[in-house]
Amino acid sequence: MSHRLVTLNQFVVEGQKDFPCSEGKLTRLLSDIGAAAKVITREVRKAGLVDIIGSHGTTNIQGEDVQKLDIYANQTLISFLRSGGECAVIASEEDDDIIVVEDAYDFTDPKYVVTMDPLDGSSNIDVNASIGTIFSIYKRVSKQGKASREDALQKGSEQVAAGYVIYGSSTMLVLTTGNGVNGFTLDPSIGEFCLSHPNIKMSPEGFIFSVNEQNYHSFDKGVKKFIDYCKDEDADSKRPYRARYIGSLVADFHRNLLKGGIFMYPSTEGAPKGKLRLVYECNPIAFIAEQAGGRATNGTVRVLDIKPTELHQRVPFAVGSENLMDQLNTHLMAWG
Ligand code: AHM
Ligand code: MG
Repeated sequence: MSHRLVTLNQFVVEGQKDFPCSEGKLTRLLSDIGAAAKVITREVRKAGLVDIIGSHGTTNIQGEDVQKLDIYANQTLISFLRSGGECAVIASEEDDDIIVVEDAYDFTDPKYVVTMDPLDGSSNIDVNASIGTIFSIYKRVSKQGKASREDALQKGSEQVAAGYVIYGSSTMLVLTTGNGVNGFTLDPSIGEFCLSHPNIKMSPEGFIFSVNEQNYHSFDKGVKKFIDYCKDEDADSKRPYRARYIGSLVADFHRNLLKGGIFMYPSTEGAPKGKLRLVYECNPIAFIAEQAGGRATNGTVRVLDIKPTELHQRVPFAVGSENLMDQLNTHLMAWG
């Protein structure tokens, strides 16, 4: 039996028919992000060799300066996005302010905005756990002159595309262009992302709950009650839930996307607005979740409906399967 191999580039070119006004620019942008992800993969795969080839701020045996992986990932993505010419402005977790791509603006062309967390969960690098790149793509809203911060501060519901790359036992790119969710696994032998997980759906009946329980004491009562519910506090009813938490958003979400579950980073006493960033962590993940049939909330409203006011704004975040999102909501309403 032979299978037709579909690469990421073939897939987005094919899907281009759904975006008649994008004139190939979105395709180019997505293929640039894919190319950057391959370069980042190569560096991530060397991470365990850091003692041999040098760590950040040191010189490796070839006499080259070695960068921290998150800085390397940031620079790699920026460089691909700059040279692609389709992106007017970039907002990155690694940079305080927006990066205006000076030579890309041509006022007659539709230009895109990319917001990104180049390497999320980087504290997991040392222990060889999965890390990820997260990105959102918007159309720019500014019509004249240089792109502005407003271009990067759009509601998540305006996203044209979003995705993440997980550097796990294999490298995988999960993408939505607003028409479902598809996963592409990097085949290192041919250097291509190949469609491996078409039309991913998040089960409406999820059984995994993922939260940093070390913070339990400082969660709101509704969140505590929901966690108690998942942990079967009521001894009479054997609930089927399982706890899983890596501490790497992409890895935690990816598992729950494929297996069904809920991931939460609620507000705590120390972090009243939560920890995760709306513009480049929560919004892309929320868009993917919704496109796969799941939901995402800040505890009060749909994440994609929040109008960001700051680039690095944090929000409480819960994302997951319908049944668990319903249960969370019920507990928040009862105990809020
Ligand atoms: P980072 O952007 O500094 O890497 O932090 C984000 C990470 C997420 O990947 C993860 O969900 C969260 O921090 C885990 O936080 P904690 O260690 O407090 O549970
Ligand atoms: Mg991050």
